[in-house]
Amino acid sequence: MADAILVAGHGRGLLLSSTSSLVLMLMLVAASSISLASAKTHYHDFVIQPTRVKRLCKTHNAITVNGMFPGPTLEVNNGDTLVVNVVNQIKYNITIHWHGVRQMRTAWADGPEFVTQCPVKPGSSYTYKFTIEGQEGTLWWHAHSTWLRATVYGAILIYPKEGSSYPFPKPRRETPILLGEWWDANPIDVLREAIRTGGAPNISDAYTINGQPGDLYNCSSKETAIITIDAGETNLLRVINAALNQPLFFTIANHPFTVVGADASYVKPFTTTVIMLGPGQTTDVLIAGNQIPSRYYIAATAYQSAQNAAFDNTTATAILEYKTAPCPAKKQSNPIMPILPAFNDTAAVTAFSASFRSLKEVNIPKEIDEDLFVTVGLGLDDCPPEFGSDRCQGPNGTRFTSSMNNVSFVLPQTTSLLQAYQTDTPGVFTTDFPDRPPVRFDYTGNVDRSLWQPIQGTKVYRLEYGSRVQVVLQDTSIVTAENHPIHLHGYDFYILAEGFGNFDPDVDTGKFNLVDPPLRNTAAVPAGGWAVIRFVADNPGMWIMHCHLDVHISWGLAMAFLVEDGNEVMQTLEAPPLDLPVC
Ligand SMILES: *[C@@H]1O[C@H](CO)[C@@H](O)[C@H](O)[C@H]1NC(C)=O
Ligand SMILES: *[C@@H]1O[C@H](CO)[C@@H](O)[C@H](O)[C@H]1NC(C)=O
Ligand SMILES: *[C@@H]1O[C@H](CO)[C@@H](O)[C@H](O)[C@H]1NC(C)=O
Ligand SMILES: *[C@@H]1O[C@H](CO)[C@@H](O)[C@H](O)[C@H]1NC(C)=O
Ligand SMILES: *[C@@H]1O[C@H](CO)[C@@H](O)[C@H](O)[C@H]1NC(C)=O
Ligand SMILES: *[C@@H]1O[C@H](CO)[C@@H](O)[C@H](O)[C@H]1NC(C)=O
Ligand SMILES: *[C@@H]1O[C@H](CO)[C@@H](O)[C@H](O)[C@H]1NC(C)=O
Ligand SMILES: [Cu+2]
Repeated sequence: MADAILVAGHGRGLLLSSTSSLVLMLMLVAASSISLASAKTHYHDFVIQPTRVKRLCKTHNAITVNGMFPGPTLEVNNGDTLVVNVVNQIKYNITIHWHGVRQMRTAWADGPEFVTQCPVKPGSSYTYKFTIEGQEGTLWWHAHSTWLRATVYGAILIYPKEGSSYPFPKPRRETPILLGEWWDANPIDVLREAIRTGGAPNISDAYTINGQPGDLYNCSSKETAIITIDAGETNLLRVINAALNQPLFFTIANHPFTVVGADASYVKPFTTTVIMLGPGQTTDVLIAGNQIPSRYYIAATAYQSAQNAAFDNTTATAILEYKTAPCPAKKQSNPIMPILPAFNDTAAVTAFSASFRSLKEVNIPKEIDEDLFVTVGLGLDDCPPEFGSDRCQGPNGTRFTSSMNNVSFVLPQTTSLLQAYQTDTPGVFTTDFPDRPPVRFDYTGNVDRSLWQPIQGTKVYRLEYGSRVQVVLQDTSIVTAENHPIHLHGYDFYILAEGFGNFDPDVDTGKFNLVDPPLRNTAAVPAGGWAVIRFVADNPGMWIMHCHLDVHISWGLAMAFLVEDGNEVMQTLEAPPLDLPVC
């Protein structure tokens, strides 16, 4: 497998292995050799450093891991343990999140700053240690601190346990495909400017595929990413949307996809010519090398559901190249360009989304203990009296905000939520996150202006260990309806149903798929619609649920679940690591 990936040009070199934690290593080797004969422990050093990266004709000092952009690919088998020593050599605070990894009993290694840990400060380090259990497919890692994930991200490839195989014929080749978003500026400055002005942040200047914008941008052709395929073979593309703020369409000329997995869970295979991924989502697709050996464009472009909002309407490309493509084709002819959906093709998104089923029938709780209805959406804050007009550059002299159930989430600054909970530190958060919106209104209609300004708060929702939870995620049309990729940390959840308009329990409960719903960690809640998710609270800790458009999380589109310990040892959060950062 590693070979296949290297051939495809994406085995980004060997990772440095840690020599600093030899004792820990020996202990782990001893422990793992007793219980799990074949499970391995992988050691990595992630040195966060500024690196000169040239894109779109200009060189930037981008923040990277080990000087690589995108960062190193982590390859593991289901059941393996990862030990990643993160060393911060930049001037910003940073944390790393292992997106989609369940982190059973190891919430301390989850990564969102001020939620499960204080940031790793400049000059210091923190070792993340966790085991991948029961997940196979593609996940990824990224910075979870301000907007550093613009350049600090990479793939996590989870192969089946040794001795087991994929539930589909083994592909000859596998290729991770990371979709990203590039600013011809320092992304941290873009965020700072938006927070100061209260307006929308500058849109990106390019999308990228494996770090490269491709042929349709200036100064980019030479480095366009090449994905290889051989005539007659199958290539498993592990597509990850790592863009900061943009849901993306992804397609390849003349090569339909067979979708086989998403968010590290297998799905019933289905075919489609285009896929859409919200930021945070992954999709595993097979393509067949059954076309005329030549070169075909791979393309990624915006799915933009918000009305009247500026967006980056450029298109990133890479090239799918047959190894046996005749030389003239390589050198002279232009690759064949796929047809891309219109930026607002919600019908395509809906049809794609409706195709997802779990591979097998699943065991889903039929009864629920916690029944939440959570509105997700934007808002506008009136200009505070002490602010000049330069700080209120949102619509009509306001500031943009965002909320869940009318609470705009504010991160603590002096400790993390989990550390505050563990040490009984008062005054950091309250446990009164509402299980319904405080006011019922026509969520997707013409919402009265008096309802547009949420309150601010650090409110969490407490869950008893083992409770069966249902959440209706309801988009609002406040400011604008929009497709929000809602991501829950520490859990995978089943998506029972999705729809447009206001969720109506009398009608919509009948649409629930309780047989084979897809298991995801990020739900792309339809613009002006809703999604119903279910999970069992079997993982104690503090778990943030947030919109994965970073612009929205910056405005407060988040909340957190506090899941209590159960009675058994295996139902209890582990003790915090000794090197857990303090604020
Ligand atoms: C945002 O865009 C404006 C207009 O192009 C530009 O003047 C400003 O410098 C940009 N801000 C950042 C942080 O790049
Ligand atoms: C690309 O370069 C051309 C010629 O220098 C320029 O006119 C154009 O604005 C550039 N396009 C972008 C997207 O920067
Ligand atoms: C992108 O948007 C700009 C500004 O609205 C417009 O001029 C341009 O034609 C659009 N380009 C594409 C490819 O849609
Ligand atoms: C998509 O946008 C175009 C204008 O750019 C508009 O003509 C069309 O009606 C829109 N389609 C949908 C489905 O909103
Ligand atoms: C801004 O004000 C104008 C004029 O009063 C109004 O038509 C428009 O809806 C307002 N926009 C927002 C976003 O409040
Ligand atoms: C949110 O709360 C604020 C403050 O109580 C109120 O003015 C506003 O109408 C509420 N909005 C909604 C949607 O509940
Ligand atoms: C880094 O985090 C600490 C809390 O651990 C905070 O006090 C400090 O202000 C942060 N520094 C920056 C540059 O954000
Ligand atoms: Cu959002």
